[in-house]
Amino acid sequence: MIDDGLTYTEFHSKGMGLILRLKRCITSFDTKFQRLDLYETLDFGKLLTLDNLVMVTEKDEFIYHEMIAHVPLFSHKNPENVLVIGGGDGGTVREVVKHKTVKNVDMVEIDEDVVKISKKYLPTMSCELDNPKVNLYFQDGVKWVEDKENYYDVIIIDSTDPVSIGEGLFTSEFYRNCLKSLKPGGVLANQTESPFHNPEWVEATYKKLKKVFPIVKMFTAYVPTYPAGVWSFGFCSKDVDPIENFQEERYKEYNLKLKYYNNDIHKGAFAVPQFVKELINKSEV
Ligand code: AG3
Repeated sequence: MIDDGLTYTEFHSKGMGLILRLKRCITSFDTKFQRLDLYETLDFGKLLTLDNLVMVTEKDEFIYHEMIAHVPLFSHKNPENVLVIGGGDGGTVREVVKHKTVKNVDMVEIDEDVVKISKKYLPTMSCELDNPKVNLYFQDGVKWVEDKENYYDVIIIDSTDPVSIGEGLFTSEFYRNCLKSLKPGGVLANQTESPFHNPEWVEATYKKLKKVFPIVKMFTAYVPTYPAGVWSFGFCSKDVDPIENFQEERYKEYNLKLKYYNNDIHKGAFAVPQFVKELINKSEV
């Protein structure tokens, strides 16, 4: 097909990728850490890319953000103190504050410009960043957890890909510090890339996670604008199983108006295809 208009392209492998028709570019600049571009697409709303990789579109961001937040929060008995690392667009925090038990959210984002742009142009995502329960810190998440001990109930790592500034959030040392920062009964969720397009990243990440956390499970969700359309997330804990400890009563009581996550998805998302199971269990062989 011949494309005659302005388009955004992200290659997911050498020969295939995503194409989005654009209406215009809203802003484009180099932050202190990365390249930031914001576009208005033809039919996916605004699109934010960092280092030329899709981070969010207004149309499908709800899927990723609901899953990375509600799966860990509804697995925890009583989440009060939450840490979000990354997530500068604010989508994760927007979901976290829907939980009545949550009293405090520390959001640690390395790049202040992402928050600034999101506050200015992406209000449906950044809408809770000024919530009094939310404390924003523009710091490196890797350093943040170095001196925390027995402190958070839930940690959510809403990072970029494991390249450049995202790299430190995929290391064993960082995972050890996260485990130390969690209270008993604490859980961690992180974004763990595409098992189809980046099997080597997924394998390496789960190998490291399994060396650190006694319980490590993968859950998935389909995100149309991410590589392969199916995205994976890690669920890690010392002592919480996401299915056995699922707080379904609380889920029902809250009656949140969500668009992707529900109690069936909570359980079903942990069923992963055979090739993925083999990939993440390789470390046990
Ligand atoms: N964080 C995960 C984005 C990874 C997408 N990777 C890619 N397009 N190659 C998204 C941040 C949303 N708060």
